[in-house]
Amino acid sequence: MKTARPGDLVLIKTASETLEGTFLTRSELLDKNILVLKLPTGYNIGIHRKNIKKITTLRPAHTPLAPAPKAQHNPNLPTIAILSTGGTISSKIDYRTGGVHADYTADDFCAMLPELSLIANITTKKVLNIMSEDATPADWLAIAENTIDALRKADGVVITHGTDTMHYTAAALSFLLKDLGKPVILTGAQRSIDRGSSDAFMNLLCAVTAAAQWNSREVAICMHASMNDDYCHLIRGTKARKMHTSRRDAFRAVNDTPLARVYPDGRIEELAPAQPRRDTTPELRPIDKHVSLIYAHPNLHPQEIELCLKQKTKAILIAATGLGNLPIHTKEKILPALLKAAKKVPIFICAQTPFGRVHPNVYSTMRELSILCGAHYLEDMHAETALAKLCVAVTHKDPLTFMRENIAGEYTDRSLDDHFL
Ligand code: DAS
Repeated sequence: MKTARPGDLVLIKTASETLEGTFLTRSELLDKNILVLKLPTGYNIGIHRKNIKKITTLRPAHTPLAPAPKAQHNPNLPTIAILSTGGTISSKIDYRTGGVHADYTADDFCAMLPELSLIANITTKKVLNIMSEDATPADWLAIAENTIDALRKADGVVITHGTDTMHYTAAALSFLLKDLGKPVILTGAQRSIDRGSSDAFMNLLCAVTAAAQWNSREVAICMHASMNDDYCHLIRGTKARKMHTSRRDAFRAVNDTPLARVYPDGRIEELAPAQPRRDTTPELRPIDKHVSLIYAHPNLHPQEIELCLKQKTKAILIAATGLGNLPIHTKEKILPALLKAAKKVPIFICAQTPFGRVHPNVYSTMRELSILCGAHYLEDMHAETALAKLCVAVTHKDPLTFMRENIAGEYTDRSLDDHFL
C-alpha cells in the first residue's frame, strides 16, 4: 500500500470513512502498523494499516524555508543577550512519545521572531536544555555565570526558562549576582512555541523590550499579565511565584505589586520604583545545595527533621502554617527533634501561605520555637525565595546576617491590601 511522507497533506480512505489531514511521523513507542494523522481540528488520530484502503497525497510536505538571514548590527540599538535553558518555550512535540521535549534554542527564537531585531541587536547562547523541574542549584550557578559573561558586552539579558521553577531561578539569580547594573529578565511559556495558541511570542517580545529599555538593574520575570495577549507584567525576581499550573497569567507578585507593564508594541509603563541601571560589573556569589526545606503539616514526623541532619544540611527552612506555627504539641514529639537540630544548624521559618508574613510572638507555639529553638522568622519572604537565599547564605560565615539583610527586595516593610492576588 502506498504510504506518505511526514508533513504531506493526505486523504486516507478506510472501509467506513475518508479522512483528510497531515501525515505525521509515527511515534516510536506506537505499534509500527499505526499511522498517525493530524486532523484539521488539531487533534491526532491513529489508523491501523489493515483498515486503510487507499492513501492519496493532496499536497506534498513543504520544504522548510531557509532560516531568515541574521539581522545586520544596528549601532543605534542596544545589544541584548538571549540565553536559552529549555522548558516549554523551547519545546517541540516529540512524536516518539507524543509529549513535548526541549529543543528550540535562542537562535531559533530569533529566526521565528525577526521583529526582535527591530528592538535590539540580539546575541544568543544555549546554556542548558532541560525542563525546569530538573533545574538544581548547580544550574542556577551555571545560568548566573553565563549571565555575568553576557553582561560584559550586552545592555541586558533575557533568560528563556521553564515555568515550573522559574521563580526559584529568578530568586537565586537575585542573590547570586552581586552588584548587578543592568536588567536580567526571565521568561517562558505555558504553551509550546510550535502551537498557534503559544504565549511564547508575546512573552519573548516583551522580555527583550524590558531588557533593552527598562531602567532597572534587577532580576525580574516577564510573563502574561492576563489570559489575553494585551501586556506582560515585570515581577521582581524575589517576589514572583507561579500560582497556576497552566494559565498564561500564572505568575503573580507575592506580597508585592508588579514593577511594570510591558506592551508588545514596545511601551513600558512603570508601576513601582525599580533600582535604576548603574555602571557596575556584577560579581558571582557562591552557592551551596546543602539546605533543607520542610513543609509543616498535620502528619509531620520527627524523622523528617532528623533526615535533614543525616543529609548534612547546613540550615533548615520550615514553611510553617498560619503566622508561623508547627505541630509541636502533638504526640509526634517534633520539638525534641527541632531542639536537637537547632544545636547543629540554624532554623528559619517562613509562611506556607505565600501571601502575608510570619510573626514570632503571636502564639505561644512561636515563642517556644523562637526562644527554645532560636528559630529565625523571615517576615514576608515566601518559601521558594527563602530556599534560594539560604543556599547562598550558608556559604557566608554568618548566614543569619545575610538572611536578615534585604538584598534584592525580598522583604517589604508592610503587607498592603493590593499585595494579595
Ligand atoms: N516542564 C515545564 C518546565 O520546564 C514546562 C514549562 O512550563 O516550561 O518548567
